[in-house]
Amino acid sequence: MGVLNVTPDSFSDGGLYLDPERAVAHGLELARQGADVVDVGGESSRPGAEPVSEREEMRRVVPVIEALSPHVRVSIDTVKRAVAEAAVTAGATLVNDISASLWPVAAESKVGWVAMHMQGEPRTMQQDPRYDDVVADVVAFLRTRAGAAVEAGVHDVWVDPGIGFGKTTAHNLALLHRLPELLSVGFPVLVGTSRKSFLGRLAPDDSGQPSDAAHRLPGSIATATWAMLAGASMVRVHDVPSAVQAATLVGDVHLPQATGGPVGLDEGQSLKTTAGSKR
Ligand code: HH2
Repeated sequence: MGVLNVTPDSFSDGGLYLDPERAVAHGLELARQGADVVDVGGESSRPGAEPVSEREEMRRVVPVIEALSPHVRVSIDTVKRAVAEAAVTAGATLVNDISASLWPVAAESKVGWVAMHMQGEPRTMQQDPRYDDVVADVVAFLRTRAGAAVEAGVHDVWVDPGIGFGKTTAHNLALLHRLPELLSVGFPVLVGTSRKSFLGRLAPDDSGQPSDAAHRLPGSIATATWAMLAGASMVRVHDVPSAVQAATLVGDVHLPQATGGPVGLDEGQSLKTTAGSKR
């Protein structure tokens, strides 16, 4: 899933694609680079972001979705029902919902739905996030919401742990370490770590400051690869070519071997030897 933010203030690509023509060109480029889905958003959800009016959000996303949807699957990244409906009318077939509450729209419109976990709301979510057990809380929440969506008749349901949404670095790492627990809920898992600030905190620059968004590609791809190896079915990324390369490698590692030998990363087996044995 390639990210296309049609916003002035998104944390890493804000302002780059506010012009519809540039947004469409970038969306087509993401598809050409190998994105299966282009995720169009008209409101930033970065920590501290201010909400945008329904009218303005629609004005940003609808023309872009109309132009892209004949060429690539489009998801709409919104928490507003009216925006989701307008986006589906414009051609989006997946509602990417960081509020995990728009499943009735997906049910009525017969499109897919991503339920993402978030503690609090973007303006304040990073102030002091706390959990007894972040993984157990996220799994229980997503199980309930995904179940409600299935009951309402949504056929294409995804769950997403919401990396960075009301979570400390330790919470994010716990969710990655224990991703198989989320898989056990029984829905395909989407993970978005791309360029997020915890990667900057884990990899400070030479002056000891957290690295900025432009310097978080290694961590973005490492965590995307980690999520894919743990079983995630989709990763949400800004840098599609690098993620496609990682996905190709992970996909190769999981292919059944013609010799009937062990598949995947067994004990004592390195990624290199497993992939190399088939080439
Ligand atoms: N992260 C962001 C936005 N939408 N949707 C899902 N399902 N999962 C995520 O992890 C996720 C998401 C935040 O990233 P970005 O869109 O790059 O920034 P901004 O919210 O500032 O527009």
